[in-house]
Amino acid sequence: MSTNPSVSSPSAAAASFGSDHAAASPVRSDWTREEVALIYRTPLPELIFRAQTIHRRFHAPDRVQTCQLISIKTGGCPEDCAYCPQSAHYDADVERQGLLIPQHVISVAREAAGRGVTRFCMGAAWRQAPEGKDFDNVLEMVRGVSALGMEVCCTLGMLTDSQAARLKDAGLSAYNHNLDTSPEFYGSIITTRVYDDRLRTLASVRKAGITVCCGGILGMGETERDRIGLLHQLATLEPHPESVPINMLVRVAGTPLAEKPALDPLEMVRAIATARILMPASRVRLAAGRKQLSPEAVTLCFLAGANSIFVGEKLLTTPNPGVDEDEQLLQTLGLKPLESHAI
Ligand code: SAM
Ligand code: DTB
Ligand code: SF4
Repeated sequence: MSTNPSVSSPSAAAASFGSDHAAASPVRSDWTREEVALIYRTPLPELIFRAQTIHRRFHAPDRVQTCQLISIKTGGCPEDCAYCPQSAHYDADVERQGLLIPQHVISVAREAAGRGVTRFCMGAAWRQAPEGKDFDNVLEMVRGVSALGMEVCCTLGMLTDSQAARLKDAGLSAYNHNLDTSPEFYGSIITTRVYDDRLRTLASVRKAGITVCCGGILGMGETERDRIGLLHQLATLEPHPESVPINMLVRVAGTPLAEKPALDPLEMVRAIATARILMPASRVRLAAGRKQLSPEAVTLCFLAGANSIFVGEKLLTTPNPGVDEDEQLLQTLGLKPLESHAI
């Protein structure tokens, strides 16, 4: 059997991947795009089997991390991300709201911790984190949530080295900053920043000793090559992002992508399985879009190696399955929330 990565037969892909890569060197950042394509295009049952096999080597198979989001500053963003209801360039039905007060945010986190949620992510519709009073308030939020014993994540747009260092000092565990899609497709989705801007902020986050949460969105009209390109970018970050959110586009009226055809849920399964194989030690999060997925599709995503979800009625501005619905699903599947600070 050939092990040449340019071999395009799916069975050759499976055999080559299995014998050469997984056994010899489980965590790699030197994946080639061709290797990623071979994995991505493996027949689905084989792909899921391999992803699940690797998943079990690195993670407890019955545990799922629950993470709750809150939008701490909503709407009016100067960026033109075509998927986003919070961009000031579009006319989505999102009410603008200035920065919330720290006490309120901390009380929402306390309530979530009481329900067993172990990670709390605060999102702001900023192009870049501001300086001054607003940033001081974000630091206060981070200190307060961290004191509850939760993993604390923020997503505030671009950061300077100095802001990353101050967030770290305040107790920030993780920073979310997504690459969203392949470098080639990026310019069709966002024109107000470039891929390198994203990579620069990710480098500042790493330099500060904060863990990286970085993933992307499927269903924006990208090709399979773009999905492979995104996964290749993520898997060649060194070290890998500790957390990899895979979002299915939430199609929001008023945004340029509102009328895109619905994504085949099996593409989510394929992308998650590929992410699991490429980044075996990372948490792979089935992120936005769960409201649009059937329980069976979500189950396949878990089988493919997803081990983190967003819980709570709302993501940032769009709906998410209800708390009771999620508790029921996890119970039916025999999955339990991850309790401890694993990262
Ligand atoms: N403004 C900051 C930024 O863009 O980095 C932080 C907040 S932004 C809303 C966080 C992430 O949410 C984006 O990078 C994107 O991946 C995701 N997102 C936004 N709108 C989405 C949508 N309609 N469907 C799926 N994911 C979305
Ligand atoms: C991520 O990758 N997905 C989350 C979180 N990181 C910040 C955000 C999803 C937002 C979905 C659209 C909304 O609710 O506004
Ligand atoms: Fe602004 Fe973030 Fe939305 Fe882009 S994704 S428009 S940067 S809030």
